Amino acid sequence: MNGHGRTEGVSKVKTVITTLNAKYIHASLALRYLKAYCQKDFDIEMKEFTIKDTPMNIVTDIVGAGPTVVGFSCYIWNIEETIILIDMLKKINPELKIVLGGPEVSYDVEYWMNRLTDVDFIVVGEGEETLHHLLQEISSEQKYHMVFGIAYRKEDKVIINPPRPKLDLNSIPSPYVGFDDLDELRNRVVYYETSRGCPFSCSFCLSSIEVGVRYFDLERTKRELKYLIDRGIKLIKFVDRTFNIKREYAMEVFDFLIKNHNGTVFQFEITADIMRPEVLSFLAENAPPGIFRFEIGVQSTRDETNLIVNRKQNFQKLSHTVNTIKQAKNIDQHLDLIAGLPEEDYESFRKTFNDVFDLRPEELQLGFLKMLRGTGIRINAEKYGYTWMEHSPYEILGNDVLPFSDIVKIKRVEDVLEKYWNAHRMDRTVEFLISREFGSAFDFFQQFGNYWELNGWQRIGHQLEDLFIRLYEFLQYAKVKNLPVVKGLMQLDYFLTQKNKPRKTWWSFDMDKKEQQRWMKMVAEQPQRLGTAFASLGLDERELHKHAVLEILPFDLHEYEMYGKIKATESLLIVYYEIGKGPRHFSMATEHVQILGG
Ligand code: B12
Ligand code: SF4
Repeated sequence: MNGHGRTEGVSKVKTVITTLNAKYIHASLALRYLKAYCQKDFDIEMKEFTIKDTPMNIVTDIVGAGPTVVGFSCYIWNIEETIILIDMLKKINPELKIVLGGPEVSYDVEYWMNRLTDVDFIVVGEGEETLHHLLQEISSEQKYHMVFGIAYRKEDKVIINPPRPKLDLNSIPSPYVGFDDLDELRNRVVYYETSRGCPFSCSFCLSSIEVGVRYFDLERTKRELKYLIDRGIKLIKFVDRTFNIKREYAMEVFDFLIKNHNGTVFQFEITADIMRPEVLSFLAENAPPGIFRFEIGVQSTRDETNLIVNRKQNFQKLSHTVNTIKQAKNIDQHLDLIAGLPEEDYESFRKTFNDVFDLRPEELQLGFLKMLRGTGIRINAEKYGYTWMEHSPYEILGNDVLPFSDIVKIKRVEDVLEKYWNAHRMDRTVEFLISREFGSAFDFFQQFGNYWELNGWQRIGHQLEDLFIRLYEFLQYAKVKNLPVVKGLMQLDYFLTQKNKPRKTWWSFDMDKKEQQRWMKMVAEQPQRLGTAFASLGLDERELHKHAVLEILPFDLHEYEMYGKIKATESLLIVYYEIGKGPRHFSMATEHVQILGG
């Protein structure tokens, strides 16, 4: 029960508001706002499902609540599944009033009203006040022509009313404070807004359509964030289109969270090229490691393309911000790219990818252009020869400069990028391959992705060991120059992905027991050979046998890690798994070391 409570005059009309989230982990912010705003005067129940739930189960659940009105929150990821539910619900109860809202149906309203004849109303844009007004009319005199911001049917005609003026955000009750489902949200992603609107106008994005940015009161924001933190929410994602537009507001929130985070992680979408130096140095000095994550849209580094899509972006400044944050080592960065923007062909996208990969973001997400309803790029699609999927997600199938065959190729890059870079299983290996074996990051991921597909590996599952075996197989096929070195780095990466001493390896570990024992003995007796950090651990032979692994590498690992030099003399690698602390590795050249006897 929400803290705003119900008043005596609650309407008899029972409303269920519902949505299909992309995955269980995501929670709908829109439904919580709508409920918070309307529940004082209406009997309104919120039900969340996912796109994977079966229509029969969803419909059974909704019908079981006995609603007169059902409102669906519609997005690109759920619209087609939602249509199936509407059809079922209307067959079960033709009297049911169906209301749609959300970004997917807020544009091309006439198209949706004509395609979905079972739908009674569409709420266009911001929904709180409009839904409240609509429910009032449904439960009273049904003067729908009075409700700004809706589309409805009158006899056989579709009527679209004028839009509703934007709300004062502070008139909306909190979507979280007082709700009784916060326990259930603890392990999900909690979305949070401090503002609505974006001042930029990128033509592929829906947020470009709304003008002006409105803010929630800063003190209210702090109170609500503290409320969520105090209830142990693990991850809060700010859905503000550009969190750092208003510098003072952003700084106040950063500062507040630094002082009050209590272990909660916060993710922000920021525009990197407008980040001011004082904000950067404040974050570098004060943000505790791992508490903030930044998502930065780069989309393309080709200036002409950015110009066409109305995206003002200074890649040099953006790089400066990303590099500064990276150096501070306290904030992970997730950079986004879009393949298929106007006049960006395969070669140009390769450059975009490499420009951005050079910044070594912790995560690089490669998306494909979607022709969202209502966006400028969809309206001007013909100019660039776009073809796209008729139904959501409206992904492009090609344009004048990027045929479908190139899109398919880039998809292979995305696949291995996710598995090998974004999952951070082989950072040292990938780094070596990119800088010393393949022409560029893109070329490595492309060639590997092609090989992956050639072998049909996209159709089968894989455990961690398989990922190493497959990369190694590809590297043999690609005839890389330094295969033994790469194999050594892959062995090191494999050891470092484990929390505890591994029971198996992906390569055949052929050092015999006696030799292993001799090395362990030598290392226990002369630990300083592996450096002072290792010696200070004071490990005896027994502890080493229990918690360490070793391998002989065909090159001097220490020389490589310190100076980037490949010296073709063997070295001993030791990885020690201290309980609760994870792996640490040490190495020493084996030249001149005698381990006979034992
Ligand atoms: C969270 C989010 C996600 C989450 C999903 C969350 C979930 N619940 O499952 C994730 C990360 C998975 C995601 C993915 C994608 N997303 Co997204 N995402 C968002 C984001 C950042 C926040 C949505 C939100 O909560 N907003 C705040 C609420 C309050 O605003 P709202 O949703 O507009 O709701 C208001 C009104 O629309 C209306 N309303 C909404 N529902 C209803 C229902 C009724 C009955 C009524 C009356 C009114 C009403 O009232 C609300 C309050 O005013 C938005 C951008 C943004 N900041 O809004 C993009 C956005 C929704 N995503 C978008 C896109 C394109 C994508 C992707 C396709 C991107 C991609 N990778 O290519 C993917 C698709 C995922 C898939 N599986 O196919 C587009 C939407 C396009 C569309 N037509 O739906 C948006 C708008 C971004 C943009 N600016 O272009 N996304
Ligand atoms: S892409 Fe980002 S900056 Fe551009 S309009 Fe959309 S939200 Fe604003």
